[in-house]
Amino acid sequence: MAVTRPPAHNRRRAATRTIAVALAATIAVGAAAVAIPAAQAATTLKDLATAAGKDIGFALDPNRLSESAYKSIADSEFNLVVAENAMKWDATEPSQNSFSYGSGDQVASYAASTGKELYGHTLVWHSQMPGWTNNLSGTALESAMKNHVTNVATHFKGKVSSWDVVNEAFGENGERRSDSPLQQKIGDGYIETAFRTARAADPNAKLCINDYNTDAINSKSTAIYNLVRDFKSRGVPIDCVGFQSHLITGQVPSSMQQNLQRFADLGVDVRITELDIRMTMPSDSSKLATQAADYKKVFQICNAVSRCQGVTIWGITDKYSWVPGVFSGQGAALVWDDNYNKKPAYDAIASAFGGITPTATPTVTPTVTPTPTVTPTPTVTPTTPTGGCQVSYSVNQWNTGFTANVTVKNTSTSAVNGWTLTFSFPSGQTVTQAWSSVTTQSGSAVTVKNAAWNGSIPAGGSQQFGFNGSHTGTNTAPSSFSLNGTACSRA
Ligand code: G2I
Repeated sequence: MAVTRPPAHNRRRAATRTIAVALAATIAVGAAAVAIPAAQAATTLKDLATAAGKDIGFALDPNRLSESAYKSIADSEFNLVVAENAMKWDATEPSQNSFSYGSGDQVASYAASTGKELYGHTLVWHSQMPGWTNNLSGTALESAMKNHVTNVATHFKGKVSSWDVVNEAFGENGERRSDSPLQQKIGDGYIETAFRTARAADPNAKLCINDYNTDAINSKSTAIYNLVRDFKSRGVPIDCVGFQSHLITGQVPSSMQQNLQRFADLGVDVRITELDIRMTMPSDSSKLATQAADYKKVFQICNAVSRCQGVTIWGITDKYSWVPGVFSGQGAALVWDDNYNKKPAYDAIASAFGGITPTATPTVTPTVTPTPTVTPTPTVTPTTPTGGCQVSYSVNQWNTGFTANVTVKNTSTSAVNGWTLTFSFPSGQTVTQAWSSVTTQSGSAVTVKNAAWNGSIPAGGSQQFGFNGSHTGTNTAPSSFSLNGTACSRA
């Protein structure tokens, strides 16, 4: 059965549009009658990521859904799901040409019943290959691989938005992985064959290559970069690159954003596919704080790269993470602890999207009662802070590009409901892409309005937004900022 859905990223953008339309409608009604919600409440990571047009995913073990705490977090915090093991080769084809989709179907039904995007992991991987593949010759293994890809991609057609077609094909030195039977027996061409076979089976799924230790610019990521460039130049189907990001606390690579961006510049989507950030056990508050800052950095990086579709976290609770079983003495790599308590990483991730906003939205009561002769104007007049505002503006820059992160603090004694920040670029900079805001530029003048969900800044509170820009070699920071027409001090 083929279910036709728009591509995931279009659906996500549609969700953002719905919020905007709903807000406008509320305002139009509000002008004629009662109260105006000042900002869309965002009470979960899912709300925040969805409003920002990004995926936030988790790796699901469907056997855990019977645990209520697991299910409740899974249901509410994520808009994307991937099977941790259920769609791998050994799970889906335990004996040759005999397919077993029970567990994979459970993941697919869970995605459908909870309205989450379903990400496919993984069609071809040297690990977790079923035992029956061991004795096949090169030609027989190639036929078996094609048959596997065709059957699995066809089975999940219309349900899976993207596939990790080939997983972990490269070694750390940038050579093809030497311990892969696929590489050894079929040779270099197996990756191309797998991608062409997947495209034929499900022409609408996005086809990705996925790997670990590729988060930085290094030999391994450069090898994949060269493969993508080669595939693009020869018309071999490839749409996306996954960066697993099994990271170590305190070690988010400094070149990660540039690395993702260089892939995006080849014309493919990018995605963080298996994020976890491990530490040496036992955990303590200082390690957890570093881990939280690391989670925030990774989400900020994805927010800063427009082709980054989102971030998937490799599980929910530390209790079931794969990490301690593989890295002895390491663990606590996820966002919820063994008892399903939120760790500091949770709020840190939220803050990468501007932070959780309260459920009880502040309301503005119109002072004008419309009469039949007055047409209500669907606008909200921003409240001007009586005290003032403070802006912190920081950039990361390279050659002719930069990323700016901006925090606007309301230093007045009353809440701001609906904000516009204006400033002027002194050296010809141009905004190329913004997030957590609606940013426009006219000449050197930049106008940043709040997004639908972050319009409210309580007294003493702050909101964050950011943008990517280009510069000509000089990137002088703006000298002044105004919030709703009032000049702000600089942090
Ligand atoms: O190793 C971490 C990830 C690296 N990238 C690819 C991912 O697919 C991989 O996931 C892990 C799962 O998190 C583990 O849960 O892949 C492992 C297999 O290489 C999974 O572990 C396996 C155990 O080794 C098996 O003993 C077990 O039967 O999980 C199986 C199912 O529970």
